[in-house]
Amino acid sequence: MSAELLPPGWLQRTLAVMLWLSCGSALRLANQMACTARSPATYILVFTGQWNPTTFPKQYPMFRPPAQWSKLIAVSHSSRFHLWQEGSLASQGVQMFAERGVTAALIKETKEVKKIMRSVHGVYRAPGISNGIGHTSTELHMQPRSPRLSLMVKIIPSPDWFVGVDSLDLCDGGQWVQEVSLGLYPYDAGTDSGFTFSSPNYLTVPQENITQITSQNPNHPANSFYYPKLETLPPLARLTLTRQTGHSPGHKQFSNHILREAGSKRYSETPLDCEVSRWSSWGLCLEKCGRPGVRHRTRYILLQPANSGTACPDLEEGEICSSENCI
Ligand SMILES: [Ca+2]
Repeated sequence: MSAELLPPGWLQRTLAVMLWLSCGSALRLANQMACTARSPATYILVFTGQWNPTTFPKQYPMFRPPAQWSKLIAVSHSSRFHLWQEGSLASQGVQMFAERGVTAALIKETKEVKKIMRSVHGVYRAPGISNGIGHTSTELHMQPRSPRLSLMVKIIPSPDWFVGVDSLDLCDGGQWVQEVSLGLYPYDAGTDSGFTFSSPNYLTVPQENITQITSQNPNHPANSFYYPKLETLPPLARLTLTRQTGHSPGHKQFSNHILREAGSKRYSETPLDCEVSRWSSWGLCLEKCGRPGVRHRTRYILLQPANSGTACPDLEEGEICSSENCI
């Protein structure tokens, strides 16, 4: 149909209908996002560390200090607050927590937001875990106006690495979610440039955004989580949230405590290839006059293979040579 055949004013009417439709969609979206649950909800939060040397064999910290988890900090809040956010700069409190596991500044700045805005409802803590594998738990009280949950746990030892969630919405329209189970992956706070678990402090200047650490990012063999053969890293920890109703069985068995993994669980094996240094320079040519000589060079193992990874190559090789100064 050509424009000449359309009735007068068709363009205005079409635009008006489109505007009405888009406003209606925006309203429906806003309603979907608002939590209209009529009552608060109580959840048991269980954090399970799964950081073990079979799944994460590269540079796994065995001592001084061994692999472990800091205290857990969780905040319930509305959509107007972020404890931390991928792609944004870490606050000073997040920096101190990610680098040193110190909770005071992070709790202080969160409570200051709570005082002046209604965007934060509760701040919760759970004890640290003195092992890469283990549980810690706490109870959360969620309000319909603050249905989102953010949390952080520092990876110890590490430069500025942590696991956590940002703004997990526990309310779906008018209903509280009954159960959530999420794998947790490492993030870099962007404040310390260390590359390995036990790197010395090395301030990042200027500060960088918070980024997720993956099996291939940072793309450098020295990085402790660099596993180029893996498409994705296995989860380093798991978060489980279970809504409690009035007569939930086993409610009282949860509190802030640590349970060590019994050791019976089997973890996935991540193959780790051998890594060797560059070759040394060639040694002297050992030659008898009139006969060809031999010279050698060596290299050494940087990383022992594990879990059926590629074996180490020869560490020494020789070649025929000749020199003017024969013996
Ligand atoms: Ca960093």
